[in-house]
Amino acid sequence: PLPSSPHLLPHKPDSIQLTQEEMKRVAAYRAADMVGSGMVVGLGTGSTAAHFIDRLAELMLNGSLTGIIGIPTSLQTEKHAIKAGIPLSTLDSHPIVDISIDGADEVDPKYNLVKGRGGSLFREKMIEGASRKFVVIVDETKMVGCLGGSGLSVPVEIVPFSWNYTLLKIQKLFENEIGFSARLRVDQDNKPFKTDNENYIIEMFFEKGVSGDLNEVSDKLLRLTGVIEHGMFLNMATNVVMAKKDGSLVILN
Ligand code: ABF
Repeated sequence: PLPSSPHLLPHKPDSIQLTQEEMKRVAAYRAADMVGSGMVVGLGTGSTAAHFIDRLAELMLNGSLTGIIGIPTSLQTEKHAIKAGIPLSTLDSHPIVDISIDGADEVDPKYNLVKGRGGSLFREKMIEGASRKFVVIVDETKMVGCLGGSGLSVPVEIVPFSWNYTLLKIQKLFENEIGFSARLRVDQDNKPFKTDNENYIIEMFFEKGVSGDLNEVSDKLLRLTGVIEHGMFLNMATNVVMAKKDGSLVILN
């Protein structure tokens, strides 16, 4: 097991490589150092963000941080934070968030992100968009040359009403994109996956990554009636804390 501050580990011999889980933990612990007492903190979702929540709770418990208020980005995170003893609030009560810390599925060279493969993109985008500072915590496997380029999906949250019609509209939008496909996300029982907001998710696949001007792609998607939000987080991250296999950390501003 790692000591409580793994980013303070002395130099590891070259032969020792961190696992992905250890890298996530190293990034999360480093990001926790960016939180100050009295801050309103957006709490991310996913396995990397879970390490951050644990560390935040630990720092609160040992008295290093006081007066923290968390704003959870999902029901899953809300449960975790309550269990960890972090006082929670909402964007309605705290519309300005000092710092949000969350994982990502992909980070491109301009720190644009794909998020939401965990299905929480809408709440994440609202809370992280309301944050003065948005710190993304990732391991090096999340760095990509181009969004969608890892062959994994770019999610889009849509209303359930006439979802197949919305899917067709999305397919039409990208009909000239070679290797594009889209489908409804389903759960283990083959039923439509439901987000925390009771909406559906369309998964878009771009064989060669999302091409063209990402802001234009974003605008086009958001103009479709039925589309609520998509998982491309453009120009939102203020910092990226990336942990590497050799145990080192890169902090990108
Ligand atoms: C959430 O968790 C999502 O936006 C993103 O999809 C995911 C990253 O998960 P993990 O940290 O488990 O790799 O923040």
